[in-house]
Amino acid sequence: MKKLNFEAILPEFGAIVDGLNLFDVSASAKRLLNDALDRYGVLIVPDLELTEAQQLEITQIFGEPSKRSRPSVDRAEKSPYAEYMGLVTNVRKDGIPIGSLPDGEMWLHHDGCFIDEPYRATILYALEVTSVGGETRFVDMRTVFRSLPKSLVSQLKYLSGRHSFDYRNIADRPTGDGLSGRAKSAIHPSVISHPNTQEAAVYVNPLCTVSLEGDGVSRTEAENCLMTLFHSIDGSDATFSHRWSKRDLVIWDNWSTCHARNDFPAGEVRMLRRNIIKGQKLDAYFK
Ligand SMILES: O=C(O)CCC(=O)C(=O)O
Ligand SMILES: [Fe+2]
Repeated sequence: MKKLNFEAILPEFGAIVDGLNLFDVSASAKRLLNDALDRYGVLIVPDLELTEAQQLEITQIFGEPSKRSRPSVDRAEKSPYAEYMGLVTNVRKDGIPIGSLPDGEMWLHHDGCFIDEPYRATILYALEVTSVGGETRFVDMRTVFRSLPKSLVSQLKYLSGRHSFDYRNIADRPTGDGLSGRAKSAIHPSVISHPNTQEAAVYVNPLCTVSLEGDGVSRTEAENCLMTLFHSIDGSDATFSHRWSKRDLVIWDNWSTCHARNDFPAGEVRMLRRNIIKGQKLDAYFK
């Protein structure tokens, strides 16, 4: 039997998985895959033939499938798996998207930062890809933390982030005014302790973080910290872009990484099948 192998993309960030036998995931393979997700943050399995049912099954290697946070009234998918699995696609029927996050660039974000128990991981599987663009870009937020100046870290100890998302705005910062009634919001520490590894990771992002807040810190100071963090995240060297091929399966850790999407041609079809893994409350790294 082929052995599971992980080939790192950056020294400690992102890995290509080889030797995954979907039909026989032993307890030791499960442990190796979970350790690899904790270590590398992003796992890429190329060229896998996967049905919807098999995609949900794989999810259980990493945890419990989570129901989607999008309200069912806002959901176009009609598959029997639609509670758990959706399409990220620009395909439309009668002018209405048949999935979510249809078009173009999407700013850096953590999936689920706008709920109280952010998802442990997201799984995307490529059904149709564009000839150019549409790469998903990942940033290692543990490395971002380690790159911060001490003076900023000492301020972050006292700050939490407020996050919001309303499913319509994917390339702009949310403001209190611009959020629809259906927007979800949550507050988390600005630096979290990764629940499995206890590593520190910055937990703010340009798409969803509305503000940093903390006792004794003025709004201006907090806003300056947030802008410096956005700059460090966007300019981090701990980043790579995944250029999709059909049948790629990508799994990412939403606690240690954030991700964005590059623009792509509106006239080409892009279609990915997506599901998420249940998370938990995130504790502050600084107690
Ligand atoms: O379309 C993509 O590449 C990523 C979309 C996204 O942010 C997600 O599925 O969570
Ligand atoms: Fe996302």
